[in-house]
Amino acid sequence: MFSDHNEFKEMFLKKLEMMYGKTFPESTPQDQFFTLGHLIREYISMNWIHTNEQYRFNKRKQVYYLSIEFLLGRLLRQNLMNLGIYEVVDKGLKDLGIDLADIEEIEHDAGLGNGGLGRLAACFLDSLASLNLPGHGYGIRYKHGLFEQKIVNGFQMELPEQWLRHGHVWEVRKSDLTVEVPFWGKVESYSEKGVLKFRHVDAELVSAVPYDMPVVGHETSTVNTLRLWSAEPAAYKAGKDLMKYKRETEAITEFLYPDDTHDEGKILRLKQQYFLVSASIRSIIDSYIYRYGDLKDLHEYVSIHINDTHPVLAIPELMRVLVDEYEFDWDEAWKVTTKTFAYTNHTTLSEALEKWPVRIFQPLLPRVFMIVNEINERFCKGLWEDYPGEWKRIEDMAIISHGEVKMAHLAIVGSFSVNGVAKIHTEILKQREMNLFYQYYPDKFNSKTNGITHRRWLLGSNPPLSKLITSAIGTDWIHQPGKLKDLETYRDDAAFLKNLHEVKQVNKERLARRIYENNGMKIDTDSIFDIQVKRLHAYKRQLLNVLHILHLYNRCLEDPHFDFHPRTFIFGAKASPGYFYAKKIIKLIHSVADLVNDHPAVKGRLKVVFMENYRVSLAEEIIPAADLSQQISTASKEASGTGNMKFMMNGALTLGTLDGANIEILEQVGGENIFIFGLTAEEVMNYQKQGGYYAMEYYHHDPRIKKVLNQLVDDTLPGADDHFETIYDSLLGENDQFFVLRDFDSYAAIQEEAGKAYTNREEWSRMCLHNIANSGYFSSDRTIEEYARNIWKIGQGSLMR
Ligand code: 26W
Repeated sequence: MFSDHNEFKEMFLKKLEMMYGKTFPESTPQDQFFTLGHLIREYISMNWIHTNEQYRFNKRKQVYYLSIEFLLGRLLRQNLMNLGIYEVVDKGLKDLGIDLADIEEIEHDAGLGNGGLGRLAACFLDSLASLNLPGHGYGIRYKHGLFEQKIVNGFQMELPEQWLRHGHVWEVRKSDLTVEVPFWGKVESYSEKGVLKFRHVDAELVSAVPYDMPVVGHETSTVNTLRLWSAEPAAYKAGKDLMKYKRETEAITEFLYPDDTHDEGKILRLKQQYFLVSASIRSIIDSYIYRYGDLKDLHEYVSIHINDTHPVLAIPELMRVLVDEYEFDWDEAWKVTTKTFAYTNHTTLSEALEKWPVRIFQPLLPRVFMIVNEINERFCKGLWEDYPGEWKRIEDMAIISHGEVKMAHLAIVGSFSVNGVAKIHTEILKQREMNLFYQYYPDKFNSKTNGITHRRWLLGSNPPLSKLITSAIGTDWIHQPGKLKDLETYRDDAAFLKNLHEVKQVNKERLARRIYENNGMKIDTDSIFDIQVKRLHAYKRQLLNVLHILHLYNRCLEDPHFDFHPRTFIFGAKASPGYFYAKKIIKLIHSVADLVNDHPAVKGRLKVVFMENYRVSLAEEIIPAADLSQQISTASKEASGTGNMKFMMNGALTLGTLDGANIEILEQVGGENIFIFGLTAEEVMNYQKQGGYYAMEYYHHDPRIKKVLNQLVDDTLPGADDHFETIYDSLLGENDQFFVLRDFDSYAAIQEEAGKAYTNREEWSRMCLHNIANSGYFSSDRTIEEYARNIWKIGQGSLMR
């Protein structure tokens, strides 16, 4: 389309005039961003059409990744880089006096996710396209993404997020592909050629309008599709209040549910889930029929992946379509269905396991409920034959029991593959949470350790480090992240290690500028940047971090000679709006910050920063600047974590528990290059099973703990009032469910060790180098290759580089 920066410039100016009827000098940065976005989308469109044609005419198996969340972040930089035109565009804009970095800042994050699960889906899309694999996403086009966080007086406030206010350049509305999704109504039976059949009548129809986004692979012509559905009113049904119908319809895709652990149990959530799967299954089947005609081989050409249980109704929905619309008999339909679906579990927290009361489910989705019921009856009958007389086991495994539909059970029974997201997580699923199912279907279970796209999280977000790496080992690592291992040859190269340190300093300075802009605080860039950014949750134990900071402050006051390397503790975290306890912890972080920052006894050696509104684009600035990456969840609770991988890849050292993928990071780097502390998952689970942990003992026997806990409820903390009594009570009155006090001592010890290690800068840089060199395993390219090979069985015969 354009081959050099001059041609680009010309096209850019012409496009701007055509789009806005303005000359360049009259244009705003906003106009310039949208002009560039449209130009790039046109640039993409030829390959997009071509990829789709190829998929239509070549009989390659397609994968559809169904997810209620896609946490994409910004897309301009990623698209420019993947297209290989970042430099040309940068140069062309520079000639016009525009800084591309400023234009990038205009783009709103597409924040259509809560955290790990949604961001994983986005990384997977990038890897699928970059590996030339035919994999597409289906999700929901929420009008408002995850809320915008404002901190007022140390408290979190939530504002509706507005990513669509000025329109979204990367999407194409495809109203001709609108489909209708039925809710409510009733099921009628009738007889056709002597066969008993069912139809859903008197339903309220909602239109699902697709918006397609191109997913551009890195330096390849593959452009896959992310299709997001938006709910709009369908034909008006007489007798119903039109305004009410319109409001109820649009509400379906108005907001993303802001909770990433609690099963909400709200009818609107169930509507969202069925809306997503019904529209997606229709779209998948329509495109299949166009290519192949006969659905009996569907599983040979299509895999549908279910990202956690939220889209699990796709299983009964496909059954419904096959049986009611394509005249399959039940067994035939079940065979095809269970060979089509694969399911990933992302958490073992029991409060996150979705269960829908029959009284909500049945009236909303009457025909789908009948099918779930039938699946359950047949499944239980099979169990009865295999485990005669074992009532308890059958009750525990049933899909419907005690008036509730167990979504995870439906997912396991209806899929050919069930996977966890890190080794330890899969083991816990097999041995504990899903043990009965593992005994019954041992071959379905497998593990796929998560990954992150190194293109966004290293190449895109950390240009100084990427350049340094390339100067040392060439560009192979960009296509084969495993090649980062070649960096090991520099482990004793003092000049290289010094450069690595300098790169980190550059990134720290950039973040310090941002902190100054946002928080008005001056940060010492020679201090250790000790960072914990992630959703706020009791199991992630931001509390352990903040109690330890309070303890360091106490030491400064008690001992004027207490010598330690200066630290800047940086937090970023959103709490679910209804999660009272998590919000108290945000307030606590702010109170401790008010106490510590600028206290004369601390002499600027401790700083606490809370960065508001943590999101993908902020993470891209924070992570490259980290020295220490805090991954301190209660062992057994964090399924994998993916932030841990991003930090490692950017040359931060992990300080963490033996939980989730931290364990695999340890395996990659070896014990000398990571700071591990705390209870193991087994120890935690033993306490939970057998008891024997008494938080009060730690309070009484460890004066450090006693002191910081008392400070929560005396008048030490500015603005505390009685806010922190809940926290005090959870630790002592409720016996500290997350073992914060139990792990305090080993945490303090490892923090001290890390602080000392930092004073030997060359050795520290060597450890960082070792981490970067071994981070290739955590590229989502490796993860996706495993899914492709072992689960979806795609890739053979694809246009692999
Ligand atoms: C029903 C409400 C709800 C919503 C979302 C329950 C549970 C979820 C997700 C499963 C929570 C989630 O994001 N889990 C995270 O998934 C990441 C990607 O696999 C893992 O790295 C994290 O450890 C896990 O907490």
